[in-house]
Amino acid sequence: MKVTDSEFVISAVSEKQYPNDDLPEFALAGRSNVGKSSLINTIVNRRKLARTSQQPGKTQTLNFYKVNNLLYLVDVPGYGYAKVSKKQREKFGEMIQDYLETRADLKGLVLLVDARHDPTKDDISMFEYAQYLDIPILVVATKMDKLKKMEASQIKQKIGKSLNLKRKNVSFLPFSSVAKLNVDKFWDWIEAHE
Ligand SMILES: Nc1nc2c(ncn2[C@@H]2O[C@H](COP(=O)(O)OP(=O)(O)OP(=O)(O)O)[C@@H](O)[C@H]2O)c(=O)[nH]1
Ligand SMILES: [Mg+2]
Repeated sequence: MKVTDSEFVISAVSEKQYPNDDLPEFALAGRSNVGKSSLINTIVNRRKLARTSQQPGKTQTLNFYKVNNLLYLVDVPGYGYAKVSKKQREKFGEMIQDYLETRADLKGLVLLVDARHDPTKDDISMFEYAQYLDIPILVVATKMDKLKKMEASQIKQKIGKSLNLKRKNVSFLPFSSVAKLNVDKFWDWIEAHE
């Protein structure tokens, strides 16, 4: 897909704020700092559409981005960031859960994991949870530019030890925002699930 138009639409904390034009939607979830906002900027080819930061915990609301007036990408607050208060974490959890469980327009979950590390407990929980809800999942290994060639060639096996990538409705994609790796393949998955 060629992106000709992308816009930030709304930062939402509750259902009544979600867009209501019934376009297909794809949520991006993952540990704080894994590169969700960077991935959005990379795939729409804009440097600063989604706000990124070296400090984890930047994205604290559900941020809706509309692409080509055709679909939404939804940037979800990152989990696993210790400095966010317990109360705040519970609030995020509820918000994300409500969203994933009730949103009819949701066509898929993009689960970002850091290519350099084994998936965390939280990554595994999110994966299992989306499976349970029967939401198609694209597992994206981010920051592939940081891996040596040998490690890069074995990334699917490595991630596959913690997340069962062979299940139905589960796909896998190595990715790098720095190297713009696999941008087209990302869109292929989206288009297949619209
Ligand atoms: N080397 C490398 N760095 C990356 C890549 N993607 C993101 N980063 C860096 O990782 C840091 C976090 O990126 P963000 O996109 O803000 O991460 P996020 O997942 O949106 O974080 P939260 O909003 O806190 O949940 C930034 O310093 C980015 O520059 C990548 O593909 N390669
Ligand atoms: Mg972010």
